[in-house]
Amino acid sequence: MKLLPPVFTALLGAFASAADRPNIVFFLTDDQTSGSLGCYGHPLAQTPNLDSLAARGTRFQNAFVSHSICWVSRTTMLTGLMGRSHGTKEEPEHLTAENARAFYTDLLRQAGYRTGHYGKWHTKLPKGSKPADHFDVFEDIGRNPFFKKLPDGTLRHETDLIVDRGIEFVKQQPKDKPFALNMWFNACHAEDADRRPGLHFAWPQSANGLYADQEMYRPRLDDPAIFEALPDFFKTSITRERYFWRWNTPEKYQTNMRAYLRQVTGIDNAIGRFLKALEEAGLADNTIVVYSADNGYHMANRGLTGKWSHFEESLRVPLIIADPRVDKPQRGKVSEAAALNVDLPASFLDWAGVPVPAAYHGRSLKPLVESAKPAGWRTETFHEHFAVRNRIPAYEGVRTERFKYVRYFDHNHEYLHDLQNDPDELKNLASDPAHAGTLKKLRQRTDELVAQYGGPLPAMKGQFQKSTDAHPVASAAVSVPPGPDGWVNLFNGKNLNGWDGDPQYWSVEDGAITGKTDGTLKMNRFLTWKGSTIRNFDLRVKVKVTAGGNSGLQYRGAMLPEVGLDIVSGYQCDIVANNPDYNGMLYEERGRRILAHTGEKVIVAPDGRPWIVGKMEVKQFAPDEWHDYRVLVRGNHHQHWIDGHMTADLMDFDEKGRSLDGVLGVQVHVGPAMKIQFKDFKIQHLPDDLPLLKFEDHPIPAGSPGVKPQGKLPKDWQPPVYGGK
Ligand SMILES: [Ca+2]
Repeated sequence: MKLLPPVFTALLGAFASAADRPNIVFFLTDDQTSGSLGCYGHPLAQTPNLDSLAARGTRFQNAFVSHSICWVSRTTMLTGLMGRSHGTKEEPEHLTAENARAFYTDLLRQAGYRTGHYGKWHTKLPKGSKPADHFDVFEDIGRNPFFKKLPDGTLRHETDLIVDRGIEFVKQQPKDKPFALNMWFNACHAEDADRRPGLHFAWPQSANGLYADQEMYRPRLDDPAIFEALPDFFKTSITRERYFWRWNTPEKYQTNMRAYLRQVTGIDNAIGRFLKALEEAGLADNTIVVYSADNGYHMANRGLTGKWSHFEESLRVPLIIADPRVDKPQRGKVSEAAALNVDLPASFLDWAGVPVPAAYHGRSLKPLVESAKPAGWRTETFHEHFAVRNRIPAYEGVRTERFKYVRYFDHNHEYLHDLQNDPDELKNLASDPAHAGTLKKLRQRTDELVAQYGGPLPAMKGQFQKSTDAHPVASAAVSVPPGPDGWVNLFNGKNLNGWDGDPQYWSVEDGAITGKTDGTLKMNRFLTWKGSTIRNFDLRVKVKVTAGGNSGLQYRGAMLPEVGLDIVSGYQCDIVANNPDYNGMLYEERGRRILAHTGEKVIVAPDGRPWIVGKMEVKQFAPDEWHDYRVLVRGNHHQHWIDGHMTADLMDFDEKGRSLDGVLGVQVHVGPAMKIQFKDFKIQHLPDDLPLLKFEDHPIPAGSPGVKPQGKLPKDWQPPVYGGK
C-alpha cells in the first residue's frame, strides 16, 4: 500500500469531514437571562466576542427554557425531553434509565463524533449510570469554590479552567473525525453558601477592575408595588429569600451587580480565547458555535431573585448560533421565532446528519439558522416548574405570541398575561371577564400539552414551606436564622464551617477560632463570615491574644478579591493587647483609618473629619486571658466595649465614607508573631430600618479637638480645633 505523506492524509481527513459533518461547540452558562449581554441590549455589559458571534450568526430574540431550573433544563438539553417526561409521575425530577438512553451526545458518538464535556453537570442520572459514560472525554468542573488551586499554587476561575480544557480538547482532535464539545460554565450562578458581596458572584481575573467606576442602574420593575401585588406564596418563597442574600441593600446590589457583569465578561473573554484557538487549529470554518443559558434570572426585578417563576426574566435565555457555512445574507440576523432549550439536542443531531429520535420533543433550529423562518413554525411554548415543589411554587402553562397562561396548581392561582399590551406582565387577567374566552382556550391547550408530555402530576406530598417573611425585620437573619434566644451562633466550636480564610493562618484550637502568624506577614489577612452581611447588630465574643498581638473584629466590610480572596476593608474594633490606647478603638481598614482611639467619644463630621467630643477612662486588659468584647452598631452609631467597659463611641455622619452594611471578619495583623483566639462568638441582628442619627441633632462643640491621625506626625503637631481656622 502506497503511503501518503502525513500532511496530505490530514488534508484528506479534513476534507472528508468538511461538507456535511460540522463540529459543534456548545457554550452553556448558568442563571443568565437574555438581557445581560451587549448584543441583547444591556447598556453596560461588555461582551465583544459574543456580540461578534451574533454578528456572524443568528441571535434568537425569543429563546426560552421550558423548565427554569438548572438540572431539569440541562437534562432536557441532553435527552430532548420536556421536564415531566424525564422521570416517573412520583419522581418527575429523576431521569429514568429508559430516558437516559438517547442523549444527543450518545447518538453523535455512535455516528462517529468525538464528544467532550467540561464544566457543570448537575443532571441527575439513574442509579449506576455515570456522566462519563455519555462522552469520550468528561470532566465535571464545578464551583464552591469558583477558584481552583492549580499545581503551581495559583488560582484559576472555573470559567477559564473549562475553556483551558476545551482548547486542549481541540488541540488533540484527530483530523479525520468531527467533534461535539460542551463547555458548560458554572458562572453566572451565585455561590449560594457564600453571601459575601462580590464573592457571591466570583469573577475570573480577566474581568478584574471592570465596571468599577460605573454606577449600576436600578433593576427594571423594582417598584415596591409590583412586589406587593404578588400572591403570598411568591412573596415568601425561595425567590424572595435569596433576594436578601444578594440585592436588598444598595451596597449589596452595586457590588453584586458589578460582580455578575464581571462574570459575564469573564465568560466572554474565555470564549474569545477559545475561538482564537479554534481558528489557529484551522477548524473555525467548519465549527458551529452555540451559546445559551440553562435558565433566565430575576436580578431584583419585582423584588425577587433567581429563576423558577413563569415571568419572562426567568424563562428567557440568550441563544446565539453561528454556523460559518451558511450563506452570507443569513449571517448576523435576529430571529423572532420561538426557540426552546429542548430544540438544541434535535438541532445538534440534525447538523450532524443523525436522525432525530421520534421521542424528542424539540425541533431542529437548523432551518432557522440557514434560511428564513419556515412556514408552520411553532407559535406556542410549554412551560412548567415542578422541581423542589415543597419550596418552589409549581406551575404549568402555555405561552403564545400574544398571551401567557400558567396555573400554580398547588396554590390554586392562575395567571393570564397579555404580552402584547403588558409585556412586563404586571396585570393578571385571569379573573377578567373580558378574557374568559382566552382563559378557557389556554387552559384547555395546557391540558392537552400536559397530557402530551406525561400527564398531570400527582398531589404534592406534605406541605408547602415558606422560606422567608416578605419583609423581614432584620434581613441578615433570613440567611442564618437565630436560635430561640434571638442570637446567631457564628462559630460551632469545632471547625470553621461558615467562615473563609487561608488555612495557613486560621484553624480551630481548644474549641476557639485561632489566628496565628510567625512574624513574616506582608499584608493583614482575614477570616470572614460567609453567612450574610451584617447591618445593625449586637456582637459578643470572647477574645484571647498573646502579648504584642494585633488583631481586630472587622465589620460592615467589603471584600477586595482583586487584592486577595481573604482581604477585606471596613470598620474594626481593634484588639491590641499591649497598647491600651488602641485596644478596643475604632479603626477603618483600607479606609479612613483611625476614627476613635480607645477612650474617645467621636463625631465624624459630614466631610469625614473625626472630632473628639468626650472622653472615657482607658483601661488595661491583660494579654493571654479571655476578655469579653462587644460591638453594638445601630444605624450610624457605633460602640465598643471590653469586659463591660466602653472603649469607643462614634457617630458617623460621613455619608460618602461610611458603610451601613457589609461583611464580618477577624484579622491577623502584620508585625510580630502572634496568636489570637475567639470563642462564644455570637450576633444578634437588630432591625434593618433603625433610624440614622442626624448631624443637626448632634452638634460638635466648638473647640473639640480632632482625632490624632495615624502615621508619623511633626514633633510640634497639635490637633486641629473644631470651629477654629
Ligand atoms: Ca441555572
